[in-house]
Amino acid sequence: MLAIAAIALGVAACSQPASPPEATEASMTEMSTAAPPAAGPITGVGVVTAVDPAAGTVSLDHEAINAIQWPAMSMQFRAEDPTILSNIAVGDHVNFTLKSATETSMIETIQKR
Ligand SMILES: [Cu+2]
Repeated sequence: MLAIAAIALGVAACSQPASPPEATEASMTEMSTAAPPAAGPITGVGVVTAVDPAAGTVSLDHEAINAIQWPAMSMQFRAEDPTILSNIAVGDHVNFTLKSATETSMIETIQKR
């Protein structure tokens, strides 16, 4: 029985799809709800790895953000106002501000350093 259970678990693990963007956001939401609400703007530092002003999205390789207990990671954000993305390009080192501790995938400001 144990062997069968182990095989079943193995199959279940192997059948997990490669983590889609939704899964990343879900786990990051869990991280942010586990943290105490951060006061004031949540600022981060990172490097632009992709930017799509038309879609309003920007991907960043960002450093750890202690206010919401995030480790350094690569992820995609949405810009609340897509026009803020017109002044940045891939490879830029940027400072950015997240909308809030509960809307951590939304960027309010982003500037080249
Ligand atoms: Cu992140």
